[in-house]
Amino acid sequence: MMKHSRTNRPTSLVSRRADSLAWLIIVAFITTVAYCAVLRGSPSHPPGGPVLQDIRITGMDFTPSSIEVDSSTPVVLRITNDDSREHNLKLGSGFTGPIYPGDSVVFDFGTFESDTQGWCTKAGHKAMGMVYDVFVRE
Ligand SMILES: [Cu+2]
Repeated sequence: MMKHSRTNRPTSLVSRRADSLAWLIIVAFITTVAYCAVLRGSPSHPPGGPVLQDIRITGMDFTPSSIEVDSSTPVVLRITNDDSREHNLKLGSGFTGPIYPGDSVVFDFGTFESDTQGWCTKAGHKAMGMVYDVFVRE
């Protein structure tokens, strides 16, 4: 009887400590995963700096096809042309110039005062939906 309770007690203490350690690891893991998901979902944006968004061109689409920023945040786009044709983006006063198939360009379009639509200037592309929107929030 004595022997039984002596061996039992330390065991339950150890397992309780292991339990809380396991919970700590699980919570830390979930926090990390959630944080990474948030980072991946939104464009990277160091405080006070420009926002950088990755865009892919496939067919007649920019993906994603819009961004929301405040009027003090410069918009920098990294545009990769995954299509087989040449494209470009004219947005506000900025123009990327030709983006050839397989190429990737980084362009700083600066800040925007109000909602602005940009588009690809190649003949017919805008009409086929090749537009990109900057939405300026208050
Ligand atoms: Cu185009």
